[in-house]
Amino acid sequence: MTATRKMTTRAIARADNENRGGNLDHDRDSRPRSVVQDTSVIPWKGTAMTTRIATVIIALALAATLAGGPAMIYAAAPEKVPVEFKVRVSEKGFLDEKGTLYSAKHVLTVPKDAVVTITFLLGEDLTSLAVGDTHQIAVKSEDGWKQETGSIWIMNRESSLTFRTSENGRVQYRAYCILDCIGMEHLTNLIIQVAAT
Ligand SMILES: [Cu+2]
Repeated sequence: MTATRKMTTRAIARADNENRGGNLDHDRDSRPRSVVQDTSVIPWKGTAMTTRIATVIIALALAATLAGGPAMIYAAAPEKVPVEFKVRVSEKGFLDEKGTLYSAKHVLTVPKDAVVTITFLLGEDLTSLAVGDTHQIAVKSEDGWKQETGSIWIMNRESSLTFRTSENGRVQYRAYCILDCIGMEHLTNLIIQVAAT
């Protein structure tokens, strides 16, 4: 019994040693792996560095843009800077950006001899039946010059026209909707007046 116990104890001890050895071997095996893992940390560090460098580059680009912004405005001739006007189109008529109706007394004034862009936007209230309408705006001058926007509707809410004012001595333009729409009687006469100076 004692011998068996001793043997058993030895067997357990051997097994323990083997286990330890196994563990040690396993540790040795895993050491190179952990070294590999350590080297894999370097690319990670590299990624962090790249991110940091990218952040610095973005910051520098932003600073350059901010610094270059006003300089670019000074560089361009004032008359060549395109000027954009936004006109809302609704069943009530043409409205300015503040929502005020354009009329014979409230005209859209554009600068003389300038490239202007007039953007017509769908200005219907979402609760109005007219929100399902499609508009298409023509801008015409006294001498027959004319430009038309694309369709303006819920799936394409704006369309722009760009032209140079005062060409051929033009001083006034009129805009109107060329489609049958709710409120078309209010979309017949947006006066676009070229400023005297
Ligand atoms: Cu219309």
